[in-house]
Amino acid sequence: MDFITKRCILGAFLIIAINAQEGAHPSSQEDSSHNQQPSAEEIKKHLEHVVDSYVDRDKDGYVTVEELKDWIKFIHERGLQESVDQQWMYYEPQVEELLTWEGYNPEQKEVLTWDKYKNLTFPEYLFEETKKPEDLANLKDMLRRSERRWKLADVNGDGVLTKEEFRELLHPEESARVGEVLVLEAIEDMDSDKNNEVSLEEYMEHLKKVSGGEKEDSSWAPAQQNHFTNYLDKNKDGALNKDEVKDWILPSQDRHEGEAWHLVSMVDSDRDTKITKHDITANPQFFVGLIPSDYHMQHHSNQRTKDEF
Ligand SMILES: [Ca+2]
Ligand SMILES: [Ca+2]
Ligand SMILES: [Ca+2]
Ligand SMILES: [Ca+2]
Repeated sequence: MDFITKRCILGAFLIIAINAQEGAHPSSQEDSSHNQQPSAEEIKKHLEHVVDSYVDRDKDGYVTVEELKDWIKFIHERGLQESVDQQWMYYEPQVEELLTWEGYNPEQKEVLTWDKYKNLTFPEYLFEETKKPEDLANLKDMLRRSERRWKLADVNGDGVLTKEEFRELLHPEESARVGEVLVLEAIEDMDSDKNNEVSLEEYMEHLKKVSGGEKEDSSWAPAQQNHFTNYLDKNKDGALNKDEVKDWILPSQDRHEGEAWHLVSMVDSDRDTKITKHDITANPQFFVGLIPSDYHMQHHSNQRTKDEF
């Protein structure tokens, strides 16, 4: 399983981990409290509050998969937007007059140019200081990929990115359009003989590179081969084409829903597919991620959740 797949599966958990790190950024007024681990008692209280105020929307005392899914989605979206906001500020976009398609009535908008993005992300000195040929080749490849992502993210093709377009650059996995580039990148990473398909051998090579000690286990290789042959290689021609790689790394099912099902199934002892607040607070190890990192929830309302998603 590669990074992208793992990221999709981990979904909300990963975002929460990122949020926890970003919680320490200097603009937050609650830095000192972020740096301390909350006590078990505090976590329980926060979970109770989150469930009562936000997750159990119909206030019937149960949390359904649907309610949990909406909340996970909300937290995910919020974490994503926070990280986009921070990076956007880092690149110091400039205000430009954008022409609307009618050609008149110009609009003032913050945009980022490719040159500025490139100079801050891949400054010249990086190339000058990189001496090892293979490192330099890697760096150039990263730049090439970055430029390709940039062009895809630039929806209207005017050469500059608005904040909305910049978001697609940073998070191609969130965008049907730019997400395609992840498929291309994954194939490039694995396709040693450059025939635009990933053979079983190329797949196994890749897995060996990205996996840890588990590959020493004698059942590891047969299990991976089996997964390739019976699951990933849909048309059974022995190689993964673009569509098959896409199904693999960009699963089409709703991953927030998958996450919600997973969480419910962990504690739903009577199998009625809904859980209680007690089920949640008694298992904080599974549910701590439902607590937003900064916990400023005053702006959140049910209406907003509906509007945003
Ligand atoms: Ca409910
Ligand atoms: Ca643009
Ligand atoms: Ca190949
Ligand atoms: Ca195939």
